Amino acid sequence: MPQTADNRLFLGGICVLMDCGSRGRPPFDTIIDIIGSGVKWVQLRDKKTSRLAVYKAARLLRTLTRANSITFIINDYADIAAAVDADGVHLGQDDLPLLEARKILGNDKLIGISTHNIEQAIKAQAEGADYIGFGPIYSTATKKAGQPKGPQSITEIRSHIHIPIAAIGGINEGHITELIEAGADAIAVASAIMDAEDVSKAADAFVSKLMALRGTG
Ligand code: 3NM
Repeated sequence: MPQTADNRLFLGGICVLMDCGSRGRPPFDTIIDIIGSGVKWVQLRDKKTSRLAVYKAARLLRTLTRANSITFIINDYADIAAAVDADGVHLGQDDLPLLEARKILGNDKLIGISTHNIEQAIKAQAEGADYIGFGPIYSTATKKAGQPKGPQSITEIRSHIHIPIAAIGGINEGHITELIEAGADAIAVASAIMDAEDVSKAADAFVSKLMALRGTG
């Protein structure tokens, strides 16, 4: 997908990771509760169930997100993203290579790549990623993702990367300002919203904070 100002905006808000690993309440309930908060981007991340179960969840989420103008990305599975007409796929360093996923999804879908150092970020950009995730920025229990890199790492990455950057890993509402100031376009978050006592209040707080900083959630 060409990198236009619109595309930057499209990928530039709060990305809620619907992480399906050991959450207190059903992740679907959380997504339903946060619709209306202004969250514009949801990623389905389910590493525990069968591909059939992921496909079924993805089908429902596609309907829900489309009806609410929310970008819908599926973690790991380019085939399922294609099957349910999701907006794209998010791939880790050990997943299908980007160029192969592009063959499945074509140029009109988004492909995001998880990156953890500058070399990976530059490679993802050179291969035509639409955005990168970069992290972990802070310490997180959601994924074994290595040592926290701190918000200053976003500034370094920003100086090499022109596609949208989603900061990820241990992010809570109090981190948003420093991450945006460091050059992040998007804030990807799982536990601070999915595990919150009041998930819709938590999502509202994230979106409002971003709105206050730059006029869009
Ligand atoms: N990827 P939480 S960190 C899924 O560094 C994921 O690539 C990371 O969840 C990376 O907001 C991470 O609960 C976990 O920390 C994000």
